[in-house]
Amino acid sequence: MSSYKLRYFDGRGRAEMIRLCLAATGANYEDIRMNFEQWTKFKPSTIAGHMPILEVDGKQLAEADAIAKFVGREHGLAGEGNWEMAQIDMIFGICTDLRKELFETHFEKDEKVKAEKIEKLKKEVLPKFLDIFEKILESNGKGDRFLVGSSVTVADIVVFDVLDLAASKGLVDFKEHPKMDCFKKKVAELPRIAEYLKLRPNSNM
Ligand SMILES: N[C@@H](CCC(=O)N[C@@H](CS)C(=O)NCC(=O)O)C(=O)O
Repeated sequence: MSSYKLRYFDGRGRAEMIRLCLAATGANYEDIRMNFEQWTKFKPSTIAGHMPILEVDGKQLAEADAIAKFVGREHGLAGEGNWEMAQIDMIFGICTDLRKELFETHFEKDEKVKAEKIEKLKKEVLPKFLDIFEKILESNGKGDRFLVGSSVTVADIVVFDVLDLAASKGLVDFKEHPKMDCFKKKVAELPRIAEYLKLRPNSNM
């Protein structure tokens, strides 16, 4: 089995979905959490000047989505056939759009604008994305347990991660979306994910 080192800051950010994917595979990896000083020294030696970076047998892979999908393909969590893989790509794209809104709100400096953005997230943005995820879940003809195909894939994990982040900030009301509530719990209860969630460091972003 390959040796993995994941490098990122000490937070969830763009890396948490990769940590969750790695946890779901049961693969061993080194979770290297760099402070800014360490990152500044390391940055010139990276491919694209940003993290997360996965080192696979000493070779670097950048771009969070590419890393998560690579891990999925290596360990049988990447769907079967072109259609399922395209569905996974679609779901990653949707999650990127939602994550962007969450990050922009989190890092907003103007308190008044931030409060407005939080309200918009709660009332418009999250409900819209929950509708989208629910539609995908319902349209999966192979059962309503997972988003793509008949078993868990990295798409379930990336959706879990972004919803988990939003929920941890009190931005999601699952009352109108019980299916997504149930979906989130199912992913959280997958044994390896549950084990990881029990032990992971606290972080609000
Ligand atoms: N498109 C990249 C974006 C990565 C990115 O923006 N990383 C930020 C942290 S979330 C970073 O490394 N910032 C430090 C820097 O640019 O020096 C991805 O999805 O992986």
